Amino acid sequence: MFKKVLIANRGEIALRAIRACKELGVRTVAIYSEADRDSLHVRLADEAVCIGPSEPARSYLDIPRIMSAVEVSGADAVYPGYGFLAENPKFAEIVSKSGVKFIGPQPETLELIGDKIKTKEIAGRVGIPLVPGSNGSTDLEKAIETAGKIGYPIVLKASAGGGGRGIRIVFNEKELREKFPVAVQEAELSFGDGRVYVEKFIINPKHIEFQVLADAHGNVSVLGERECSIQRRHQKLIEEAPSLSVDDKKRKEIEEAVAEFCREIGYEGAGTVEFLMDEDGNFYFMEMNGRVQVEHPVTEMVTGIDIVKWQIRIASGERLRTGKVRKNGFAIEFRINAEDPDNFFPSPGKIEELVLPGGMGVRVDTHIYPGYTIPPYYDSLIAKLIVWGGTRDEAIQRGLRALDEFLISGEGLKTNIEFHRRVLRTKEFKEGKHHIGFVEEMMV
Ligand code: MV4
Repeated sequence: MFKKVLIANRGEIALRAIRACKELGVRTVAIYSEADRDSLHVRLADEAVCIGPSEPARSYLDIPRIMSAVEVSGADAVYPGYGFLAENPKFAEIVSKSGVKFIGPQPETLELIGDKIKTKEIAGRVGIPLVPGSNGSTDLEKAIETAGKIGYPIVLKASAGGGGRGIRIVFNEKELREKFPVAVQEAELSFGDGRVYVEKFIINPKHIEFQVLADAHGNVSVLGERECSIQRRHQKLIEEAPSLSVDDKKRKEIEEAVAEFCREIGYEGAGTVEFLMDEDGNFYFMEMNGRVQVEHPVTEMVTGIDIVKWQIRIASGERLRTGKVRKNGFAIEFRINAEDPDNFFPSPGKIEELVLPGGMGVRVDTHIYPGYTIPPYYDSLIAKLIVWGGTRDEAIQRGLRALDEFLISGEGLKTNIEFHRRVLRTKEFKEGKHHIGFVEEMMV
């Protein structure tokens, strides 16, 4: 096991990692920007190093500054969390080349899964269901031909895109002729990779993703799915496990294909394989994320498996021994954001009163405390409320109860707590009939 882990992140995920390290008997090093001087991760880590000014580009995204902190602290591993440099192959490579373990997939694996065209091709080869489309990179003429076969609407996707970046819907050939060159140019400009591919547009899908753990010895464990259809502009707001829309037969089928995919690419660490599910229950592979996800606690709540501890154990060379994954009950996560409920704009400010919910089946992962000032430089996530119930109905009732207990106020501070209550009371959510367009359709 490692002696000292440097946590290359901030906020709630930095705390999450410090907790896992403490329970494993590993020392922790926090890094922080000037805006995060009073952050909890700085206080709870064994050591802390200020790495630069508040702007992410000059602190949490600045590889040389982070490597200096690795060197002065003598850390033997780096935990990247999510966001910032978590899936940056260059960062993973620089950390490794300096003789320090990067807690995550190999740099080559991060490079591969960043290439959506290559990844989709491999996924298809091992039997993961794909959206019909161009089967690889396409030019305009081939795109028109593909669209003629599969029918409009189609989507244009940048091979180097992902997470909602670099995607365009196209309804007819005229529009395709107009949009195709723009998509290529934009991909070239944003990612330095102008390759674009075509897919049939799936109407009103659900977003369903499978959690994976894979060790360096070829063992793969799939921990089931999460449904993340309550989102807005590619920002997830509510996630849950298991999904009401996945039956045991389908789950087994997808889990086996996902495990085969991970073995095929020699995946190591925690990862997530994303799918869309159409209105007939068909699954279509989207992409793989090579990091811990914000919503990992819902899987932890139903499996009892500590995903972050396993990331660290896997990186230190341990073998997976999760046995048969036993699941119990239902978990729902609510992302509490400091944002204006009317326009979803960030709403930074000082927290004056704070009472966190508690009681049976309630977990809160947060870095905030009374007197804390939410800095304006980073994302607006201030807490994750996760509830567990023996049934989905119990989880929903507990969610409503816990949201009522979540008391937070401060000068000018606004949150989306009321938004979550509204979603829980809708017929669509209660029946599990919501899809990725639900928030935009419901919230008008
Ligand atoms: C799609 C799609 C419909 N059809 N692909 C957006 C993010 C990226 N991970 C995949 N995305 C989509 N791909 C086909 N063929 C609709 C989306 C999509 C979406 C997917 C998941 C969650 C939210 C979304 C919001 C808008 C569009």
